[in-house]
Amino acid sequence: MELQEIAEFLIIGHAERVEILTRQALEAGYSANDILQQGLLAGMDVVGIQFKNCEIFLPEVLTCARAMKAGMRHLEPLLRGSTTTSSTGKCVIGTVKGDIHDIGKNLVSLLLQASGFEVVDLGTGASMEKFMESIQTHRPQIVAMSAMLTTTMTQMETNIATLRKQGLLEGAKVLIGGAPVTAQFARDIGADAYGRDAMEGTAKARELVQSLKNH
Ligand code: B12
Repeated sequence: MELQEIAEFLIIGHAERVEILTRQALEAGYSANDILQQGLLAGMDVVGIQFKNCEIFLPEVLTCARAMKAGMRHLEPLLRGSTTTSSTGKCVIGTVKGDIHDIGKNLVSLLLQASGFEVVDLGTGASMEKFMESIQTHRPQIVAMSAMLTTTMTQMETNIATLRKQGLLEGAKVLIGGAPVTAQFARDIGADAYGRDAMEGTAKARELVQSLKNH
């Protein structure tokens, strides 16, 4: 089988087929990461382009997102890997208020766990109060926020300013990401780091924890 086939069924939103093909690809010896990159994410890229060009609409995108999740169910335990005994650090992550996108955030959360982070996931539409409560309870080294809309990315700025004012970011670093977010935007709003994707985000999170340890 070809991983391209997984992408093709994801593009037409066929969750059942995506799930079966993902399982078969694993049985055939493909790595979880290759299936993710060349199958599921390759398909999701096309969905994004079609949506942008108005070739498909929200209901179709939602169906594709479900197909993505059906495949991810098989990959998640493998991508998470064997969690190390000593935790890399703690991270509170959430998609900000007003934003319901969670596929990218879930991937970041997963890779953080795979690299030994203890992750507290606030889900989607996480209010500032939710972040505040969770930071107070868990005292994470990393506060990670995801935003996929130009209208919700500004919420990250409000969150950072408020959290900082309340002293909740002492001993913690802020990592942000999401399709409309850039490194420049991260600097402008006072975030400590920006991750273009889940891999880069995880690497940045590790660097930030290291920088906290060095101080
Ligand atoms: C799937 C999808 C949906 C699904 C979401 C399903 C779900 N459970 O998440 C549904 C159908 C629900 C949806 C709804 C809407 N969507 Co939508 N959606 C998408 C789509 C096609 C793909 C997003 C996706 O999952 N990509 C795959 C993942 C893996 O990639 P990713 O999310 O970018 O995440 C990666 C990186 O960004 C990064 N990352 C993400 N978060 C974080 C966080 C940290 C800390 C770090 C380090 C990194 C990081 O790492 C991730 C993994 O590598 C995008 C198109 C696009 N090109 O992004 C539009 C898109 C984001 N949606 C868009 C819009 C407009 C909407 C709606 C407002 C539409 C409407 N009129 O109702 C609503 C939003 C409702 C709301 N209040 O949130 C626009 C946003 C435009 C803008 N600039 O603001 C986009 C860009 C489409 C477009 N071109 O118009 N959507």
